[in-house]
Amino acid sequence: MNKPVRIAVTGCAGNIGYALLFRIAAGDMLGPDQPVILHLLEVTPALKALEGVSMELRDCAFPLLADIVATDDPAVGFKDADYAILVGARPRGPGMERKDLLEANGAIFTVQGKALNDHASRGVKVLVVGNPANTNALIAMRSAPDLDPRQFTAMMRLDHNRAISQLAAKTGSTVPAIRRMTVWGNHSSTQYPDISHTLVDGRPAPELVDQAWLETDFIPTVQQRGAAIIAARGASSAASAASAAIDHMRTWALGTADGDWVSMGIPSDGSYGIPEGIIYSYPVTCRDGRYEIVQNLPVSAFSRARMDATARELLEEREAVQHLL
Ligand code: NAX
Repeated sequence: MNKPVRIAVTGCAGNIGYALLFRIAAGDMLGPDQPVILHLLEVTPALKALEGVSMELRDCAFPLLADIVATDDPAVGFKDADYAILVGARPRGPGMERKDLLEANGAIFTVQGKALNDHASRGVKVLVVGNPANTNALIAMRSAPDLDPRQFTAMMRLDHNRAISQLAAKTGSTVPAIRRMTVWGNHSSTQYPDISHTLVDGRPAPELVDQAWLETDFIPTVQQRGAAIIAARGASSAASAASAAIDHMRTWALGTADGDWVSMGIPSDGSYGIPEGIIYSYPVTCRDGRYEIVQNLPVSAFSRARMDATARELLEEREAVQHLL
C-alpha cells in the first residue's frame, strides 16, 4: 500500500461536494492502492453541515480513507495538499450581474491561491470547478507566484464527457468507442465542442454525422447542457460534475490512454493562436503527472471562428478582474 496523499476539497457541504467526496474516498480518483487523507474546507456557517459529511464519510468505513481534516481555515485546509479541488464558490444571486459574480469569486480565489502558495505541497495539482471556473483558476494561479502556473487547471471535463455521450448516442456507438473529443475555450456557452478530429470506432466522426446536426444540435446541446439540467432537475449538475472532477484528476495523475486525449482548461501558451495569459481548454495528453497540448491539429475556418469567440470571452472576463491579478 502506498503512503496516503492529501486531497483538499472546498465547498464540501454543497451539492457537488456531497457527490464527490465519497467517490474519492472509495478510490475512484487515484485507484485501489492509494490511501487518501481528505481535507474538507468550508465557510464558517457551513461547519455544522460539514461535520455531518465527515460523520457519514467515517461511517462508510472506506479502507482507503486514512484520515479527515475538516476546517474553515484555508491555511489548515491546504496544508501539504497534494491535490486541491476548488468547488466552493459564490452562486449567482438575484439581480447579480456577471461582473458581480466575477468580483465575489475573485475574493475567494485570491485567498485560496495565496493559501495554496504558502501551505500546499510544492507539487500540488489544482482543479478549479467553481464558476466562472477558468477565470477563477486564473486568479488563483496569479495569487500563487511560488507555484508553477501549470499546476492550475479548470474543469472542462464535464463538457468533454457531455460531448462524447451526445456523439455516442447520435452514431449508435458506445462511450469507449469515441476517442479524441475536444472542447475548446471557456466553461460557458461560448465553449466549442469540436469533433473534427474525433474517431468513432476508428472512423472519422465528421464522416458519420452531417454539418446541420453539428451546428443546430450537437454544439448548442453541449453548450447549453448545464441550463438544461437546471431546467429538468431544479438544481445544477452535481453527480456528473463530481464524476468529471474525478476523471480530470485521475487522467492528470495517471495518464491518458494511448491514442486518446482529453480536454483541460490550462494556462494558454499561445498554441493554436490563442492569446497567452488566459485559462483556455485545449486537447491534452497526460503522462507521469504532466500534461502536453496536442499540437498541429488542422483548424478549419469554422473551428477558427468558434475558438476565437470563446477566447475573446475569456479576455473580457480577465479584463473585469484585472485589479485582482
Ligand atoms: P453549492 O452552492 O451546493 O455548494 C457550494 C458550497 O461551497 C457551499 O457549501 C458553500 O458554503 C461553499 N463555499 C462557498 N465559498 C467557500 C469558500 N470560500 N471556501 C470553502 N467553501 C466555500 O454549489 P454546487 O452545486 O456544489 O456547485 C459548486 C460550484 O460548481 C458552483 O460555482 C457551480 O457553478 C460550479 N459548477 C461548475 C461546473 C464545471 O463544469 N466547471 C459544473 C457544475 C457546477 O455548475
